[in-house]
Amino acid sequence: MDFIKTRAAVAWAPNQPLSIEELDLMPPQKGEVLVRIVATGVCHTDAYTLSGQDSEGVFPCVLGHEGAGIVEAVGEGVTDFKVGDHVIPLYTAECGKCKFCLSGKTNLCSAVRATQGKGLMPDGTVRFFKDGQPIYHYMGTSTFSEYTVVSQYSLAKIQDEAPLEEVCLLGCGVTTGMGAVLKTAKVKKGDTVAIFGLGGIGLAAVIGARMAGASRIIGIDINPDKYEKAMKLGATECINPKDYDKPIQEVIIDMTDGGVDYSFECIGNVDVMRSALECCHKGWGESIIIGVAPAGAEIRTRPFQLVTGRVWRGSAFGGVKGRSELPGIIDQYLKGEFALSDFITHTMPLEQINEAFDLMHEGKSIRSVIHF
Ligand code: NAD
Ligand code: AHE
Ligand code: ZN
Repeated sequence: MDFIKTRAAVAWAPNQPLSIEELDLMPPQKGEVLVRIVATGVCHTDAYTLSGQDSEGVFPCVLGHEGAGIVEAVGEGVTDFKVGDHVIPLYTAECGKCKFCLSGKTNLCSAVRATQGKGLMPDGTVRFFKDGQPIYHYMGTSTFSEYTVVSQYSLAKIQDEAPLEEVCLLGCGVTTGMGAVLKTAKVKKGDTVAIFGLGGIGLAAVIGARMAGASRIIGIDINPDKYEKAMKLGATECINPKDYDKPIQEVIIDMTDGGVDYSFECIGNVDVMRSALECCHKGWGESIIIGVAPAGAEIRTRPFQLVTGRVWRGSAFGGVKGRSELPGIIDQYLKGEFALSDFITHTMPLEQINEAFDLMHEGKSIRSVIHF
């Protein structure tokens, strides 16, 4: 197989609009798969890396990590995928045989993570080129391209009947928020929950909390435009920190007779992470960090907060093992246990992808889905 041409949105440098280019894509090598991307969401993490705040950001690169597509070709030794399979690229790989995969304790996998963080394929090279110049990969997925090459461990085979234009959101945002509630925190019926940030991740956490049967789901956002959808999806109340003259954790402690059972930070703001921890109930409350903070940022609280029983944890991709568990989540979606259409506020062709970033920064979108 020869190099193929692919239309891609290239991030040449931080803080510059993406540029639509025709790139040369090397065929899949040993253990790799060529995927035709049908649709991809735009997640805040793409904007974060484009902003230059990601310590793993390498440029020029093809961003994008929330896609869905169809296998176009497989490299040597690939037996789990065949041409025509419907797939979701995974930024949290699952090789099934590394120490992490075998631990039974985490969804993190070490198979491709080191090279992934450097924008490289597992063999330490790239597949994208522009006029012979290498263009880096992103999160092992690079879904802002008509075609992409990924490791076989960074790909989940999914049901043919699942609409790719919607289930692309299970490649990151919706799986992350729902999974953080259901798999990482394991929220139970009757628990009280506070969700900081009502974007794609926070709204998915709202859905997860509703599915778990939480008794109170308190949404917190500084943009009141986000409340209507949060209430529709299951929030029992929404509050704006700007409406109070005391810290929001004190407000929530007052509202909940001492604090919530679980809180989720879905923003990436270390000050809010502190509020999210401190609004948890003494003795047992757990706060889950989902948001991604800029390089160099650090979290702070009084150790007394932990001594007195609060727990601080984090969650990547909702604690979900993509290859083995995404099909089950898609089954739930196909049965109507949750909807994805609520998240899709905008759709657009690749050529308009910069508008998706603008809409996100203006607080006007939940998810923009790019169609190829
Ligand atoms: P988003 O931009 O759609 O939503 C963020 C929301 O936070 C917005 O509604 C915004 O109004 C609100 N917000 C901003 N500052 C606030 C503040 N000080 N107080 C209250 N609300 C505030 O982003 P998203 O796509 O939902 O992503 C959210 C975060 O999750 C990002 O940091 C992203 O990088 C991260 N993320 C992490 C994972 C993971 O696996 N851990 C996966 C996906 C995304
Ligand atoms: N590159 C960043 C870390 C970014 C980060 O934490 N990413 C999340 C997924 S965000 C998806 O929208 C994650 O899964 N982290 C675990 C991992 O292995 O990357 C940095 O700070 O260097
Ligand atoms: Zn994401």
